[in-house]
Amino acid sequence: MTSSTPASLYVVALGSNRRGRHGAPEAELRAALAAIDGVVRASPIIATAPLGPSRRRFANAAALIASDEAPPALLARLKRIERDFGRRRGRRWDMRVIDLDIILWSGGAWASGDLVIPHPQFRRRGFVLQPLNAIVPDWRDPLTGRTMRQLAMLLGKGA
Ligand code: A4P
Ligand code: MG
Repeated sequence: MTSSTPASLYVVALGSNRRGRHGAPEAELRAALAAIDGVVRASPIIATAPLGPSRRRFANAAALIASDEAPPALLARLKRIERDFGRRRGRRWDMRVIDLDIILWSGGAWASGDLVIPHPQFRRRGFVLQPLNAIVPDWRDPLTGRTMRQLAMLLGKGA
């Protein structure tokens, strides 16, 4: 018997601050959302001030993804999409056409090789928490037990 229920749900954060072949960062995010198989729900795309040395504003969004892949397989798939969108590897914090980070996994926490879920920085980043709060407000962070709504509110208060 086959089941159509996917093994896992993931939340992926999308960011862009550079034009690519689809156009401006917002158009790159829309194209990336279309390129990712299994998108169940997507947040609105928001414009955010850059964190770090980049001076260009980012477009950010998040997507809920249903998949049978284990976390390393999903990461490999997302990296293929990043490459296909023209991202140059090995330059962290650089301008990028598309950045795809796995933030949450329905299986809870994961750490292997250089892949860590939940994404270690996400609780401090409004450009991640605001889109997450739009699509999965009741999802609980497995490490702190707090919901995305609570984490977004705490960050908004400067906590
Ligand atoms: N990696 C480990 N854990 C994960 C995970 N959960 N999801 C590894 C995805 N990748 C993960 O990532 C570096 C390595 O982390 C990968 O090889 C992967 O195996 P990367 O995407 O190649 O490099 P990066 O994006 O430069 O690093 P990172 O840590 O993803 O950077 P951040 O933290 O995403 O910062 N300001 C605004 N407003 N909006 C933004 O989106 N983004 C950044 C990038 C800086 N400032 C920003 C934004
Ligand atoms: Mg990344």
